Amino acid sequence: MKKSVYSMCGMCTVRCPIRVESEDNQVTWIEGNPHLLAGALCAKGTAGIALLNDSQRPQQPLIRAGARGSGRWREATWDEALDYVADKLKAIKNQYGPESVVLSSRGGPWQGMYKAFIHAFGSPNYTNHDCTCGRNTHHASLSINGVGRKGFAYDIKNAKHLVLFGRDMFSALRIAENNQTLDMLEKGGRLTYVDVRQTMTGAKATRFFQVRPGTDYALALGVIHEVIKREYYDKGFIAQYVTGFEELCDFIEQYTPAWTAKQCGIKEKDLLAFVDEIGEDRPSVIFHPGWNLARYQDSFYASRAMHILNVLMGNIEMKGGLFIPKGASDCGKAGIRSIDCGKPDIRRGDGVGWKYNHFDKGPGLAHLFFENMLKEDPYPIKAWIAMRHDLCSGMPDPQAQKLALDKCDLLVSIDTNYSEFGWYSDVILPESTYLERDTPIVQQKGLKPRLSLRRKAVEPKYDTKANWEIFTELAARLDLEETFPFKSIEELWAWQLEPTGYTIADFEEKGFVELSDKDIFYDRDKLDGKFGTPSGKIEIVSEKLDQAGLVSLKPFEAPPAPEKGMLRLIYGKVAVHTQGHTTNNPMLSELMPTNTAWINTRQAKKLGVETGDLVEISSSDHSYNATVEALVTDHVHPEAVFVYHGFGKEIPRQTRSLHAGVSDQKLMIGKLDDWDQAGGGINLCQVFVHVKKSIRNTKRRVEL
Ligand SMILES: Nc1nc2c(c(=O)[nH]1)N[C@H]1C(S)=C(S)[C@@H](COP(=O)(O)OP(=O)(O)OC[C@H]3O[C@@H](n4cnc5c(=O)[nH]c(N)nc54)[C@H](O)[C@@H]3O)O[C@H]1N2
Ligand SMILES: Nc1nc2c(c(=O)[nH]1)N[C@H]1C(S)=C(S)[C@@H](COP(=O)(O)OP(=O)(O)OC[C@H]3O[C@@H](n4cnc5c(=O)[nH]c(N)nc54)[C@H](O)[C@@H]3O)O[C@H]1N2
Ligand code: SF4
Ligand SMILES: [Mo]
Repeated sequence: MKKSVYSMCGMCTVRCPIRVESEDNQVTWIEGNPHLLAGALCAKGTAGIALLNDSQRPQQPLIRAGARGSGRWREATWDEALDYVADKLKAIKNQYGPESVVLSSRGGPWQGMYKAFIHAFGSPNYTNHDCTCGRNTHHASLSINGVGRKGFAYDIKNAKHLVLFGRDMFSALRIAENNQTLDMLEKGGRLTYVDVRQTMTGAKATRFFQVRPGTDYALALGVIHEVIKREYYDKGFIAQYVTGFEELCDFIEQYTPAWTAKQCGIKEKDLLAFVDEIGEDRPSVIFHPGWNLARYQDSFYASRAMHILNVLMGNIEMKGGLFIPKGASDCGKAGIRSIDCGKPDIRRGDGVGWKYNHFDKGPGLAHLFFENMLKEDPYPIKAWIAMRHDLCSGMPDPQAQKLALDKCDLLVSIDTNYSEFGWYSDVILPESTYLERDTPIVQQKGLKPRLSLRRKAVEPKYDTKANWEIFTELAARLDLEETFPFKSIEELWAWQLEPTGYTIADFEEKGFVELSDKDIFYDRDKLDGKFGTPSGKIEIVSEKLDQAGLVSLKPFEAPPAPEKGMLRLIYGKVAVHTQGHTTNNPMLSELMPTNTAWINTRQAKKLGVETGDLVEISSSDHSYNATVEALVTDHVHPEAVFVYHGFGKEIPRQTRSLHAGVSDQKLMIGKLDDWDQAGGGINLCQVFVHVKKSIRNTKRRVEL
């Protein structure tokens, strides 16, 4: 029988709206939802079918039968596996207290459910991946605007100029954003791109700066200097909504274009020409504040500088600028209900909220659990449940992580794949792929907010379950039915929708429910109260940072250069893979089976390496070594060696990705403890590695 459903892609966390066709329980076609994306989908999105049919994913619950990481598993029924997890959790709770259990997830629209589970269990320790992703940007936005990273969205389509600092959007994709940027460019808009290497985005840009790694903050300071000097800022907006402008003017004086050019390794005249363009294009100039900015010791301050540039443009809550995403109440409508449970009044195990008061308490900071785990301070951590989170691929130094994880009595991986964490864990609870599961309804904020959900296109191919089923069934075993009383997804949907007056049938026509048929903007003269800072204004100088002993306007410090014989390890995303979890996908592994090491032509000459030669990359302590092919190019900074993230996997059941390429995170020795004290993000680009020509190269024959 033929079937068509609207759903949400699950191949990356962007979750693009999709339409899926199936016949006799086989998916035959996936496209972007025609009502929102005109059918557009990325390569990973089409590879959902390959994920669904992949026999190298866990097909039923597994319980460890040998030593951790040995790969010896016992196949179990769901009842057995859930009883096993519940019994262990109860025993841990009795002996150490509920707070000794941590649950981490990749965040996203369903995180409330996971949070509710761990809170209902009695632990405050919900955490997510964000210390390796957007935490610096999030905290930067909070410190200035009083709203987090998602407190603003960008009307790129109507902008005149988009400025991206290492936001490689045409590789690190978001389809709707990509389409908007292409529309902007078609209308004559400008795109300025800053990176340490040339990229898909740089190739599409109207202006490209190849900077020295770790100098974005210097570049942003130089731009602020010129914007203020030439008075290219919105005086009215600043007078109405901004504090700390005077301090900024004093601070910025030292950061001249000549100084900036020298720090960044760019031409002063290019910088000045760029500022000329801003002068022409303002206020519709969007400075993207960064996404994965867990990179350098000053990434938090770099992101703050980008936010400050937006504030100077006065581009907030206007067409072609930044806008505050709107929700149901902005449409005069009631919101949906969501599974929720109050947080227990216990100190977090990562110190966020009592040791570190300037961070957002919500998900805390995952890396700070590791040190505490080893020291059992403030209390022992005895279990880690990873829901759609691969600590060992997403967080640095998995070797060190495993030493801390060994202090746990229970490690659970809830995943669609074998993750590196899952392979080391005690129990794998396989989730159905996004094409095989229904999910709770979520509210998506925006200029036109909407309600969306995932609908299963086919029945599960293997013995797997959906997220809500796993948590409901585990909750029942732990006497948490009060928070998870639902017996079916239909019952859950009806409960969620009850206050709104909508029914599930309203999602049939387009796959979503639009809460407004036109873009909603707030009155730009009445934005008071929209900024959640202590003063209610946009704060360039933050009292909260001050109280934490941190400065708001931090002088730039040049990053150290690599020692002789070493290079700075730089990573990035590629358009055909998602993080670390698609390198074994049957279709995507064929499109890109391995990564290579990008080395600058000058450096390569010194190393005697040509494109195609094998090079050996070793961690600073030589404990991890990998051999990959070199790509010799001028399009990467001479201080850096660049690799795409997600390779170097060591999971024997995933034969396509096994030992393919180099793992960036295994090269990141000691980086669990190297993090930005102001922004909370890990300094993932502060890593130096040894690179040399491999002895495994076949000797070239010399004709005599
Ligand atoms: N295809 C695909 N798309 C994705 C993802 C994916 O895995 N695959 N993941 C999604 C997620 S979770 C995220 S967070 C986003 C991330 O989106 P981005 O932050 O745009 O992605 P990255 O590839 O991590 O960006 C790294 C870029 O920063 C550059 N870089 C390194 N050092 C510096 C520096 O000092 N200055 C500058 N200016 N650039 C530097 C690298 O060369 C690289 O090109 O992507 C999302 N989209
Ligand atoms: N060295 C280095 N480290 C990085 C990055 C980098 O580029 N380089 N990128 C950083 C960034 S931006 C991020 S966001 C993090 C991401 O870090 P991770 O959390 O590791 O991200 P993913 O690989 O997207 O997903 C985690 C797990 O979710 C599983 N999964 C996928 N789909 C589903 C599903 O539908 N259900 C369930 N239950 N599980 C699913 C995957 O198989 C994977 O094991 O890594 C960060 N760490
Ligand atoms: S960007 Fe691609 S993989 Fe990610 S949700 Fe959209 S279509 Fe799916
Ligand atoms: Mo991310």
